[in-house]
Amino acid sequence: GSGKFFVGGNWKCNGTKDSISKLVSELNSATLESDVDVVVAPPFVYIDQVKNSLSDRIEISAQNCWIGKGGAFTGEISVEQLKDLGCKWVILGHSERRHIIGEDDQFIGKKAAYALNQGVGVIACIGELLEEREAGKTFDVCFQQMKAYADAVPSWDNIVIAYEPVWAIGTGKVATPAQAQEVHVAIRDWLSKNVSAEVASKTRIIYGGSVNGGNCAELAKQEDIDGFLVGGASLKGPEFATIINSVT
Ligand code: G2H
Repeated sequence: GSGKFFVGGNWKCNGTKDSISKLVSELNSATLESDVDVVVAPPFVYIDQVKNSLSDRIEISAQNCWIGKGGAFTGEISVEQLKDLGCKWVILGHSERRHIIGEDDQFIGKKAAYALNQGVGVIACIGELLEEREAGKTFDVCFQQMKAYADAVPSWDNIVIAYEPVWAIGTGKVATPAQAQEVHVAIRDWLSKNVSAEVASKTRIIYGGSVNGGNCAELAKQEDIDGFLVGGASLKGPEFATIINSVT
């Protein structure tokens, strides 16, 4: 693997003040391996609550951001505002934003560039749909999404790539360790050929899609899986801790 194991909890559009307070207490009392970067991404409206109650051991990410500086953009949240709340990261290009909201590669690339230029790290998601996998287009789709990031970003220093096959997201249908490993290697190879060998070897490529306490250990053993982006299972403190502690 590359760099420090990285585990992100993407809470998506879940939680209440009460349920989040319980989850934060569980995370604060969990024993976490020290050699892992741990990040949680609460919904925007709960970021301040989480920042004020969660141990500094865990960093905070947003789940999205506006494409540029704030202003007359009703309903949007700027990177500057996220920094003001103490966010170190932002998840961009998640499949739910690509396929439900309709964000395209160029829009996502611009957001990534803006966040990185403001000093906020980017968890850059990519991944193919089921029909794309079945049509043998997995690598083409992932490489096209990678190219959009590569064309836009100023540097790769503060980027973690999250490979999330869309057919595995929230479906309970996890990619096999071999399926995930195969794509992670291909992404690393793409980085080597299209960015640099140094970026390819340094950049963490994490897996997302129905990761849970039961399947994380086998996935974590794969050479090119450098961590996880976890949705559903990150809403349970003890299970999320199990996933963090699956570092090998
Ligand atoms: C993929 C993942 C987290 P889940 O979207 O980003 O969610 O683990 O629920 O499949």
